[in-house]
Amino acid sequence: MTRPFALLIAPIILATASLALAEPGPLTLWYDSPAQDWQSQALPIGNGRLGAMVFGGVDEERIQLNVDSLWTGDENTSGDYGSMGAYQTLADVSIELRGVSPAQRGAEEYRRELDLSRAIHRVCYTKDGVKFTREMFCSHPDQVVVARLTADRPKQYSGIIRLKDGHQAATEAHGSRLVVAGALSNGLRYETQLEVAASGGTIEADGDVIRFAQCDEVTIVVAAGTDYVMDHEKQWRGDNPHRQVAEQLAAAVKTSYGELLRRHVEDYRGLFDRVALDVGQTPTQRASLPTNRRLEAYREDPHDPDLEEMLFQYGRYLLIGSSRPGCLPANLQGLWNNSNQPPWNSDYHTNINVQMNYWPAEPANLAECHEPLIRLIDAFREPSRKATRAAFGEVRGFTLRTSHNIYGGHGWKWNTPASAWYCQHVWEHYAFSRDKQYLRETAYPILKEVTQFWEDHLKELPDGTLVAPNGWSPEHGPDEDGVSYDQQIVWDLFTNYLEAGAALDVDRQYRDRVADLRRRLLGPKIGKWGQLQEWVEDRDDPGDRHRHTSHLFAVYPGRQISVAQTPELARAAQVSLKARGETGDSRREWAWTWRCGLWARLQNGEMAHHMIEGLLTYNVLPNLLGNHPPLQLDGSFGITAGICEMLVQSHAGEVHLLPALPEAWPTGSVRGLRARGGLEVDVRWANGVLVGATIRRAKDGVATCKLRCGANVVTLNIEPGKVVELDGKLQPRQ
Ligand code: FUC
Repeated sequence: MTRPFALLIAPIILATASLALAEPGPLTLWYDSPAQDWQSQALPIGNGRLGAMVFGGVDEERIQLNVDSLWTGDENTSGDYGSMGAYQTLADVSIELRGVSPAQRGAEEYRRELDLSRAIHRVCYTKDGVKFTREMFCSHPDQVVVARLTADRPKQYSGIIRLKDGHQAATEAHGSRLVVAGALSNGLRYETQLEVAASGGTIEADGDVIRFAQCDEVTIVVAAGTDYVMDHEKQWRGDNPHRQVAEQLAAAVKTSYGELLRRHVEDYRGLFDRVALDVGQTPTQRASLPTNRRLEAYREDPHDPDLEEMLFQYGRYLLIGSSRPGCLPANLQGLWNNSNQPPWNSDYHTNINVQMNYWPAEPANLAECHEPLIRLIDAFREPSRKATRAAFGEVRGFTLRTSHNIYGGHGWKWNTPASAWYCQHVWEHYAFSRDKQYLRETAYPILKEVTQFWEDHLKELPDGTLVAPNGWSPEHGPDEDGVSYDQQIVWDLFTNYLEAGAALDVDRQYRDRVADLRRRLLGPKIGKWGQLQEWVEDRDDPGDRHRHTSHLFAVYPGRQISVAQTPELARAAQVSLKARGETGDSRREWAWTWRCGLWARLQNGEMAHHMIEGLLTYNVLPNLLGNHPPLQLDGSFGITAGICEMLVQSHAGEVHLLPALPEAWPTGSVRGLRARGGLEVDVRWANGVLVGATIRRAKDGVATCKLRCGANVVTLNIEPGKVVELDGKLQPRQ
């Protein structure tokens, strides 16, 4: 059976087929054989809510599908990690492809690729002289996964399409549609629908599969959803997903492939194209290698600036792919988890991991992608208040344990400053945009409430000093008062609260009270070997190689310690960071990337770059995802943020251009990074020296900004919405 919509797409088949074996662009990951392994070789696509790992086989394509809200668990009042629930996997789509003649075997020429500049996965191969092309993307505007199979000769496609549910729910086939509806152990209802269309040939349902024969081309559209809503009052459940899934599928099926593709690319590029990075040029011979071999070559000789640019943009690609407004935030494995018992439940870890996922959101110009995290923090307030009171007694506000799910349920050990750290994200979304309405309506109430938690929870020592009681420097015991990690994050919270209150000109008296609390907080201390102390007692071991750098929060992502404002403490932080070693006790992708940001903030470009090299050498998989193991996304996001910090910083009351430029990037440029104060910045440099910069002030941006490059400091006045062009000496160009 043929479907009318498929006929609409026929005119563009040949055009695509001729593009099939074109050279990959500079932001394209590519491979010369299909993926065998989901975590290291398959390639991720996503629209924030739906995601897939694509394998790109020749005789069989496999698409590992997921949807963001497919979680077991509940509000988990016990706080027991074992009952918190876990992120699940939705379904597998397999497309078994039979050749036109049974004698066909092998692909004479094969390539699969992921084009980061358009968010399109493509497989191209030639078999018995026929060129086959398979294109796949996950559309945000249309909320569907779309795959299209074409060939440069008619009637080449015959085979079977299966949809296998991740929880053994039965698949029903109706005509050209496959449908699975099921429910998880916590009652969460979900549904997946897949529609097949073809031009030429036939399609028919057979049992629980769809068979197609002698088709010129085949198009597959998949929609999926659950009945999750991010609303505690509705007990996190909404309507049966059936209707919305069916409507999304019907709307996509009515739309031509060309139009679906156009809308997808336009939407994606609206975000992705905001930032361009050029840190040098890789010799063509190296740049033309398949990505896995290029990584191997990097391990021998790391001179591959284009690969480092790709790593930077991959973090942006993954954030666009796993965190869009209205969706859930990116978890440990994002939408690309393959298991119903994933490591650490593929959860939200509050002691570094989920925060790192969001470090690039503001500086790498993807502020919209921050929204899911901020919305979930807001939605969690009520259940978290209850859990917090049960654990901490009569306190206002809320905090969280080390892990949480999507239903306000926490698990494992209390991470007392978790909500204060979350407040940094809530604040930064304002600090970068200066959107007062957001500050007033969303950010300020959360900042104030968490500030009140600490007002109630801090412990006063006999001399009036305030310490966070019974804290833990993750994941590094013992439990005791005044742990630097806690003290620094509470300082950060109070500072953010005070600046928010001042910006809105509200709660003057309470602000005075909070300013006094901040003044009395036990501050950072320098210990006997010149280190920044991790605990109140001066007992840090210079041989301690722990992977966490919790006591350096104040350097990055915090702002209590900076080279410009607290140089002695910055020196002590450097001593501690050096002592902790490259990645500490175990090589984890996120450990390289936190250290990259830390070294950048300490203005050591060589060490920051060394962390990029380490990550690419030891902790990325052939598909460039971070290797924990298994894959973990935080490092992919963290490295993007670290690179931003190497090029532009804005945490210390000034916009600092090229604060940590490494020798490996002598000449280059970056366009579109954001700086606090509602500013957007382009920077160009040559032979390690600034040659020009462009500063754009957003509508709500600051009127005056202090700009630094090296020892050169100027003060700029910028009209709203205006652009200022500067030369290498930071002087306006005429
Ligand atoms: C923290 C880290 C681990 C891992 C886990 C998900 O506990 O120490 O390395 O990343 O989160």
